[in-house]
Amino acid sequence: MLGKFFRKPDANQSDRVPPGQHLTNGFPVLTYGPTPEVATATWTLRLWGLVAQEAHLGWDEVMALPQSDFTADFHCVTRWSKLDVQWTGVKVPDLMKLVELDPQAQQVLIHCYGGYTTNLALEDFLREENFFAHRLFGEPLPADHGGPIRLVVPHLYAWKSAKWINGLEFLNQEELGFWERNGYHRRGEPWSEERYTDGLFS
Ligand SMILES: Nc1nc2c(c(=O)[nH]1)N[C@H]1C(S)=C(S)[C@@H](COP(=O)(O)O)O[C@H]1N2
Ligand SMILES: [Mo]
Repeated sequence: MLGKFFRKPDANQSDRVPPGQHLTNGFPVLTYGPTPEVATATWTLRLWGLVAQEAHLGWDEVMALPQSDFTADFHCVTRWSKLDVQWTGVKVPDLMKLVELDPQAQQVLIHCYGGYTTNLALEDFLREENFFAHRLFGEPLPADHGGPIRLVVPHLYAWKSAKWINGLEFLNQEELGFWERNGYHRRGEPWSEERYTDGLFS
């Protein structure tokens, strides 16, 4: 019994649905804790740690960067996937042109309003298909989906796609984020079902 919100993938879509996932038509909201209210006028993104110079980006600076449309599949570790989500935003490599990374940097810890964190290896973060999204299906990104702006990392489980981002901390060694400290896998690649840390949940 999958219920009315979930369905088995169609044949032509099944090669896009990772093992153990079901498709959903809706777009569930998955948030630990309350939804922070963040106005674009006060929103800032702080980039610090292993960078040549710490930077604080405001809304207008990020909106002045090249804007792109993205269509990406979204896979939550709680086993729902949504295909062809349409976003608008700024490519991670484009925003990262604004800072010079220290060659020692190997990891990034993403910080959010409300205190959520998640960690990524730089090679997973700096990919061409990753982006900071501020529109969803042609509308301003709703607060419950991470508005005014969130990270989207399509090739990993969606807990890496941090909502309400406000900081990128560059590190030379791995520091685990919120769910990663609480038993989720350090990387979270859906095709190899990197769901939970062995022994805790699996
Ligand atoms: N700041 C923050 N980002 C977050 C979360 C959260 O609780 N707080 N949940 C994560 C999880 S587990 C998932 S599946 C996706 C869900 O995004 P959605 O609520 O837009 O569907 O956001 C991720 N980003
Ligand atoms: Mo999730």
